Amino acid sequence: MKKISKIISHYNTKAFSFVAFVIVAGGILGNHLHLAPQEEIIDISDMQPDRVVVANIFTVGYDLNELALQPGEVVDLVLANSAGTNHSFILSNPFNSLYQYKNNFGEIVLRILASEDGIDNLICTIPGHEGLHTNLIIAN
Ligand SMILES: [Cu+2]
Repeated sequence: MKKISKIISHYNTKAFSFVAFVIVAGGILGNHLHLAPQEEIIDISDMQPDRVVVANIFTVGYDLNELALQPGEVVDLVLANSAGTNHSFILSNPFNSLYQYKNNFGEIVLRILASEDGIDNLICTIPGHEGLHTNLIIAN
């Protein structure tokens, strides 16, 4: 009987440690998952773009439905004719990075670091700007 209770308490300790680990790890992971997608994991504001792409912006959207990127590539997407308008872009995948700034002409430039393979969505969060949506195809 003593032996059995020893075994049970041994396994309970293991089970307890495992549960404690799951709670702690889940807490850490959970906090990371709660980060808003636009929050940058890597600061890309000082990075030099590998490529510059120009999209022509108009009232309800722009002429860029798809953009292919290499994993690890940094692209500056210039929104031509965007001077004087406000936009607030985000990426759906929090593992890719986005930095929005204005160039010398007051046009919005979206610097994108494509870190993770797959399809990501670049969207403007301002109501009525749903047309400003690009599928990023990140692959070699
Ligand atoms: Cu917008």
